[in-house]
Parts: sequence; structure tokens; C-alpha cells
Amino acid sequence: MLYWLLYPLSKHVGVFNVFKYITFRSFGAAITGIVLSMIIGPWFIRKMREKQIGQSIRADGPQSHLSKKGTPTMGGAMILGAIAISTLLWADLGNRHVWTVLFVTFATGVIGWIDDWRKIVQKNSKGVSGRQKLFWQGLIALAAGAFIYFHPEANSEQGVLTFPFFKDLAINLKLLYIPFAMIVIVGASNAVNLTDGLDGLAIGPIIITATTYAVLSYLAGNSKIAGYLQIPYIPGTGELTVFCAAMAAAGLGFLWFNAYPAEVFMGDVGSLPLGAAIGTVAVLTKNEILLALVGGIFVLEAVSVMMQVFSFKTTGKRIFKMAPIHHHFELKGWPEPKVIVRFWIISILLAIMALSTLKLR
Ligand code: 57M
Repeated sequence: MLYWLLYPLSKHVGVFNVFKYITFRSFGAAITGIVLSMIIGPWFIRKMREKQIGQSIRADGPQSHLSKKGTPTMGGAMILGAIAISTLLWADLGNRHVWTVLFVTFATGVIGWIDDWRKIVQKNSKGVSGRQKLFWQGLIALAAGAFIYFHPEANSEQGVLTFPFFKDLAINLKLLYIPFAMIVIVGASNAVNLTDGLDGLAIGPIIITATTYAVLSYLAGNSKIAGYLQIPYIPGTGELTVFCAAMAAAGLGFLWFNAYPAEVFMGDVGSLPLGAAIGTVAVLTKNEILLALVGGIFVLEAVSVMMQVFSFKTTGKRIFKMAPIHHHFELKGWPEPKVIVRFWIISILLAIMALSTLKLR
């Protein structure tokens, strides 16, 4: 909004020319995001405690989690609030990519909110059934995929898949790109949801992934740099840098309170939309396959569950002491903070590797 309000005045007030720059507005969004989440945090936690909106703990989980009973949850609502205000304030609101990712994020946020509300406030442990969740997530992601693919400004390459490390490898999925995009968005959403099982374990890699995609969005939206790096140039994706900066910063502010021992959990209202947002940015910037590397921690967590369930169903034996894999390390005796920080370290290494693929092509 500030871009619309102040940049046109730059003819009279020269300093407003700075609103033309995505980098400046991304810093503005980041500062707004972290300040908002740091200010909202204590108020939100107090309110959740007053309303007794606290986490119930499953008895079949690691015993160390029983002490977490009653921890305020649904903190994702404050993250989404900070992201919305920062993005609407600093991004170019005429940009279709920004509206696409805002639509997916907040529509998925409604699913998470209803799930949390039913589970915690209405004490209905089922919440939204897995099937219903998957249906609505799929519908939202399918709508986004179709909008991206059929948009008149989309270039003919929209359906083309590119691969990290292999600059000459490209597969044109054509119409199949729409269900593919849906799988990326829904997969990312659910993988982040599974990962959110220790204090800060999900928000750390979310911050790292959002920061990485802030860089990737800027590069994909700059024709000169995209040409030099031989990555797809998608006009307008630079504005997603503002959204990603807001998301990373709002996540950092939330981490202040979610750090071990957590004062608040994000809830499904946080994990589902934040994962969907990352998947959507990956699709919009055409870095879909790269997301498997950048978000490798989320992939590891989801794959560990699939392996555990498959093994148990076929052989009756478990591969891990407990899935997702963060519980396996907990049951091996690693203290919770050690599991969390080691997963963050791996996430940082994967992000560095992903950015290095831009040159190693
Ligand atoms: C999402 N939710 C956490 C919190 C957070 C198929 C199966 C793998 C599903 C999976 C499952 O239920 N996943 C749901 C993970 C839960 O966190 C809440 O959920 C929100 C995220 N959606 O924001 O509100 C618990 O995680 C802990 N937590 C923290 N700090 C945080 O900052 O300590 C969360 C955030 C919280 C808290 O204890 O209560 C969760 O773990 O449920 N199921 C599992 O993950 C279960 N695994 C399992 O059953 N494994 C089986 C099979 C099915 C693979 C096996 O290994 O044989 C584990 N989770 C629980 N109990 N709760 C183990 C059993």
C-alpha cells in the first residue's frame, strides 16, 4: 500500500523514490513483521491462557511431552496477522503473485483455525478429519495451480519443470502442471504440520526456507540476473521477496516465544498455512524441485512417517523408535533442544546447498 501511496509522490518528495526498490520494501516488511509478532506475542499468550486455549497431550507420545500440557497454542494466528499487515503495507498490491500466495496462505489458515478450534475449544479430539483437511487443501491448491497456469501473463514455460544441478534438463508437464503444483503445495503444508512436534522445530526451518525463497524470488524476477544464472525469468516474482521477508521475520518473532521451553505452539493454524505458503512460492518462482532440498527437513519428517507406517503395515515392525523422526532421536535420549538445534543446522546447510546450485549448473 505504501508503494501505491508514496512512490507516486517521489516527483515532489525525492526520498520516496526509495519505495521503488524491492530490497527497501522487503526490509520494511521484515522490520514490521518482527516488531508486530514481538508486540502481539505476550498479549496473545496472555489471552490464550485466560481462555484456557491450551494444548492437550497424547498419552502415547514421548513422556517428556506430558509436561507441555496446557501450553497455549494457535500462535500461528499471530504469525499470519503479522504477515498480512506487513505484506499489505509494503508489497505492490497490483502484483498477482502476491495475491496468489496470500490467498493460499489465508485460505489454508482457515482450515487450520477450524481444526484447532474444534480440537481445543470444542474439546473434539478429531478436529477436522484428515480426509476433509486434504480435500479443502487440495481444492485451494488446485485453484491456485489453475490460476497460475492459465493466467494470461503466464509465459508458455509455466508448465516446464527445471531441475537443480541439471540446467539442460527440463520437462514440460503442460496441463499436468496444475495437479503437480497442487501436490507441491499440499505436500509442503502437511510436511510442515508433521514437523511441528518440538519447540521451534518447524518455525526454524520455515524462517530459513522463507529467507532462501526471498533470495530466489528476487533472482527469478530480475531478467538480467535470471539470464546470467540461466534460471527461469518470471516477471513480477520479485514482489514475493517482500512476502517471504515478512514471513521469515514474523516467524523469527514467533520463535522468541516458541523457543524451548515453548510459551506457545503455532497450532495447525500456523503449520498448515506456512507450509502451503512455502509450497506456493516454490511454484510461483518455478523452484518446485529445489524445495525438496531447501525444505529437506520437512521432507525427512514426512518420509520418516511414510516409511514407519509402510513398514508397520507390511511387517508389523517399526523402523524408527517413533515417527516423525524427531521423536526417534528424543527416544534415543537426545535432549529436546539438541534435536531442535541439530535440525536447524541441517536446514541451514541444505539452504546453502540449494543456493549454490544456482551457480553449479
Ligand atoms: C501434527 N502435532 C504434534 C501443536 C502444534 C500419522 C502420524 C504421523 C500423525 C502425527 C500427528 O498427529 N501429527 C500432527 C503434529 C503436537 O503439536 C501440536 O500440533 C500443532 C502442529 N500441527 O503447533 O499445537 C505435539 O507436538 C509437541 N509440540 C512441541 N512444541 C511445539 O512447538 O512440543 C508441538 C509444537 C504437541 C507437543 O507435544 O502436543 C504431535 O506430535 O502430535 N502423529 C504423530 O506425530 C505421533 N506419531 C505417531 O503416532 N507415530 C506412529 C505412526 C503413526 C507413524 C509410530 O511411530 O508408530 C506422535 N505425536 C504424538 N503422539 N502427539 C507420537 C505420539
